[in-house]
Amino acid sequence: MGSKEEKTDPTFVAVAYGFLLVINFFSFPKFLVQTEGMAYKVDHEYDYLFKIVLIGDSGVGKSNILSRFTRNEFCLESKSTIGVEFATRTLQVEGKTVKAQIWDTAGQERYRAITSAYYRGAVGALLVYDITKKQSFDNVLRWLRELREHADSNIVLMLAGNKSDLNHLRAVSETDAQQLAEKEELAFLETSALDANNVEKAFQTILLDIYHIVSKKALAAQEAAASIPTKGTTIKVENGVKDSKGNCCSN
Ligand SMILES: Nc1nc2c(ncn2[C@@H]2O[C@H](COP(=O)(O)OP(=O)(O)O)[C@@H](O)[C@H]2O)c(=O)[nH]1
Ligand SMILES: [Mg+2]
Repeated sequence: MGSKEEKTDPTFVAVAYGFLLVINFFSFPKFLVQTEGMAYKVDHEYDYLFKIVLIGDSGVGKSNILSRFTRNEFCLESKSTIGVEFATRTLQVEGKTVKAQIWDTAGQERYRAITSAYYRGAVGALLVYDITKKQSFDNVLRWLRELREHADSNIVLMLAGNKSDLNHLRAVSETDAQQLAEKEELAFLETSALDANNVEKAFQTILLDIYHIVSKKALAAQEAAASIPTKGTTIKVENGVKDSKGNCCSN
């Protein structure tokens, strides 16, 4: 008797199966559209992704430059121990959608312990010093050495003298910084994460330079590809020496 009760009613199975089919019929196409929609978005979210690293002494304002650029936020307290790995912002550069992925240190610059992984794949760098701290400017050369050792040789570099709002406490003149930038072939700007002066411009300049390099490289690659013989091109090979049996190249 008990086993008879456990047997599932075939009508119930048929109805449930039919019900599932109806649900699938309505939900499956929607699911497809959603998936395709997401894939479309992922594929076409941006044309380029550029990794940019922030470097410079501790306390110069790197984390605040990042939060100003990506979230339009500034924090007066120093929170050097709480570091995000990177933050992103998507913007337009010459009609292309560029996603800037900006990497920040988590305070390890204090111990001169930035690993080469931090620089890996970076196509741009913003080297920051504090205009009120001479020491941070003197260390620019040390940071440049580190960059040249670890980063790609084509990396786009910009020097930023941050805290331009503290002009009354200035310890580094704009002329000195300009001269150093010219000597080391760097772009240069004074910035302020506090009042947002030149923060946008600094990143725009770096991204534009990177974009120019990348698009020039893409054009060169296209031209090189165009000069390679295409499918169906006949390449004439001179006849080899044939022996008496007509075999080619025998000894
Ligand atoms: N006046 C002023 N203070 C700033 C500026 N940028 C950062 N700071 C302050 O400098 C301190 C260190 O900033 P932080 O972004 O943590 O520097 P980081 O160690 O290089 O990441 C914080 O107290 C910030 O509020 C700026 O442009 N102007
Ligand atoms: Mg920081």
